[in-house]
Amino acid sequence: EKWPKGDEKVWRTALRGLDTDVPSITKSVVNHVQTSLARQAYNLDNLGAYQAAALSVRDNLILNWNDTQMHYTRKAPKRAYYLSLEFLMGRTLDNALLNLGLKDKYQEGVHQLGFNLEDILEQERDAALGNGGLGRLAACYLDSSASQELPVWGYGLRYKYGIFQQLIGPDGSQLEAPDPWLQQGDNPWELPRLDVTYEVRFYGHAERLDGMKAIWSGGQEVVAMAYDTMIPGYDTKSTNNLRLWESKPKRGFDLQSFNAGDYERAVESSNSAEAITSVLYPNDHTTFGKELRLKQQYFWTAASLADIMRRFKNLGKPITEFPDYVAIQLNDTHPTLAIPELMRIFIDEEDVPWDAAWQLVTNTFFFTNHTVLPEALEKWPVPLMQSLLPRHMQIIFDIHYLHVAVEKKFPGDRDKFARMSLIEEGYPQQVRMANLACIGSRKVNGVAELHSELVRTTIMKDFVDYYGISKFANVTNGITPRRWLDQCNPGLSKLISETLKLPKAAFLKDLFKLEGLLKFVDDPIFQKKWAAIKQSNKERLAHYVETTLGLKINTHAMFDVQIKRLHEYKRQTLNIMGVIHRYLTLKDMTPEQRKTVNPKVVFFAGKAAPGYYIAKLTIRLIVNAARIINSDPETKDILQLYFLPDYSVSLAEVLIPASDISQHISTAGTEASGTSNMKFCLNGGLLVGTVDGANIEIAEEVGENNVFFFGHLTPAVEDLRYQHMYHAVPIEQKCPPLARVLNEVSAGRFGDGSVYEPLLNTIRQHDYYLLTEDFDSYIQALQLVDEAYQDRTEWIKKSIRTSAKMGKFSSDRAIQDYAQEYWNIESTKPE
Ligand code: 73E
Repeated sequence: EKWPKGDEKVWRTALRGLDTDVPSITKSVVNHVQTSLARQAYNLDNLGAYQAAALSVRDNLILNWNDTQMHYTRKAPKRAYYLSLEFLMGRTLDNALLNLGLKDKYQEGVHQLGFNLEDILEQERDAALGNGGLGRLAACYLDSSASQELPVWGYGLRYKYGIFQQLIGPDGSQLEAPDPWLQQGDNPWELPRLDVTYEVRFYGHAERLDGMKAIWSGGQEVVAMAYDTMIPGYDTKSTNNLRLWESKPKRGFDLQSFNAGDYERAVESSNSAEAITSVLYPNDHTTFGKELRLKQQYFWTAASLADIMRRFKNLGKPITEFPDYVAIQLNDTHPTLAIPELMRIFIDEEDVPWDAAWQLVTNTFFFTNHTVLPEALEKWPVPLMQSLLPRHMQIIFDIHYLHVAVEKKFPGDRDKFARMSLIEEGYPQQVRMANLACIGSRKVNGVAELHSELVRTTIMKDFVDYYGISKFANVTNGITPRRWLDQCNPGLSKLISETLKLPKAAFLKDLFKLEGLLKFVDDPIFQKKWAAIKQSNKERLAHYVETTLGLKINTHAMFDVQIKRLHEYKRQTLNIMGVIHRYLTLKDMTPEQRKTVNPKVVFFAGKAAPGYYIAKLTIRLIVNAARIINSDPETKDILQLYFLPDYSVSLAEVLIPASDISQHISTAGTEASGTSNMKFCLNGGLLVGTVDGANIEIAEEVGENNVFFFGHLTPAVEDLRYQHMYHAVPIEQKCPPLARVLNEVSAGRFGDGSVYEPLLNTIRQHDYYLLTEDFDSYIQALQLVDEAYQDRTEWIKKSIRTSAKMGKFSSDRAIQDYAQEYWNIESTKPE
């Protein structure tokens, strides 16, 4: 080892690292107040205290991060890269404190300085660079990779604006405001890398040379600059990296135009470069074919691959060993352009022959599919691709010719060939990204058993016939128990630790250890403690609602929660129709009868895509129904309904631990996995749900008697839809209770009924998501929930059993599966 120049002894003392005793911590925080923030210590507010604490914690992260990255460089293990357009990280400070093992000390430190850690943590804005489950999954996977000391980096985009902020207007509709998450002052969790930049080309022309090579030139070039976010592992020094790209104009602005006095034109080109990473697209499960979205996808994959390639080349290995050092996971089809881009690099820049390049590429990539909904399958118009990415379009056509081999394998089956084609015929022709991702990857996986089976039997069926079944596998999603148990529910984590007589780290690193709780299911003292924690979490939620919305909640009622993106397939409409049905039933009762009813509070939260009319109408109906129901003196003590605006990771952290029951009620076969279902169960909430996604595997673990299942099964759905289409029975005959609910809404019981006609008609007419088919069994399931809740001891036992059996759903298990079965990487850590 070479020592830096100068006095070795001085260096050694200086390099000793940070002290983490409480006096050193307070000193470091105060130093940051005075120097980094340039603020006076005597008029520091919570925000200032947050910023100083964050900078102080960050110092620790940076040291660990440096050591880890240096170790990776020296040791040169095979690495995996997780390419995701979305990383829904939420807040960082609390998580960093937990993972570093410094939470108690900072608590004490800031207390000595006159602050309360909880209040400081509340100052942080969420990093909300994602829409929902897909983005949050990516965040959980980063936590698990670092915690298991796996050499994994994330790559994404540094959007200036994350998912929009949701407001509720006077008429109850969703309004959207931008989310300027970076305008809180400097973001302490990211390190701008002025020296890590790549040029990315768009448009221009591709000229074929001899053979398969080409030169791509002209067009527009923009610069990608890296921002690094440190990802600390839990109970380890290992600290991984999430690298997010920002787009910038190549030269500040076009000097020539500027000098010629054409100011407008000069800033125009700089604006168009900066536009690429300005905002996260707020749609999930729909594609719009927008040019800017395609630009985002290419900008990000090109910068990430250039970076990966530079790192690989620094190893000095022959290019043929690329897949021995690099595995790349494609999070859905969004990064599929990485496949033709890597082909372009190999062929045009590295002189690799076409067939050899294809071998390397197909040994590098792995593809995860997250949905089988047809509207979510990405397709890009050929003319758009040809203009924006002419060289990639050539390569895609070249890959397309591989399909001649498909024809040979299935001679005469022209339909099959057409279905497997990379190009969908039509005006215009379209490139099918899922097909490209499949044939360019070593393996394809779905995110829960049922979903992976649907991938094999529906969207990828022809490819299964061609490649064989072993290419198509399953990795059931998981969640990180650090954030979704210890951080969001510290009381429960503490109780578990005391009961199992284990340090928290034991079960936070091996969630199967929770099974030890099964021994205590019948212990009345433990049951009492368990119930008391649920109660205090309900009060914490009630406090939040009271302080933010000014509403008073009955914390002695059962808390029933549905929180997720608004989407017809997730059937929030089924839930609200069920609530209205309950309300009407209560109104039919005598006051005496009402006294026997189990009081219930129903919570909804979730955002609708700004252009999704029916989803927005659903929000409007929930909000307006809540106004009527909550102010009805006859029922308000036994039924309350709330729509909590602006759902976020941080709001989920308050809602989930407070839930008695949560709803996961998608039409069978439509929700690929769901991940909040796992979070609720881990926190001792029970599920009412359809036989769909990960609900099925949760029931396998906890036992079907601990889950409230209802509704038709996946194989029935297709037939039922066919019947609805061609042999429709009027809703009055098919499902009178639901018909009554719709009529009451129509008649204006919750405000002008005509507003809701388009929403009601989706049920009355095609009923594509089969509400009329599942409504009766849904109401029955909720009836069983009420009955079960009456026997509180039995309920608590179910709650304990459920939580105890969540081991499988740790994202540590999921990441180990990817590491071993897909990426072929191993744990490695400094020292
Ligand atoms: O079931 C969830 C799943 O738990 C699924 O709907 C979601 O991914 C979660 C994690 O696997 C998902 N999001 C998207 N597709 N599936 C999506 C599609 C397009 C844009 C953004 C997100």
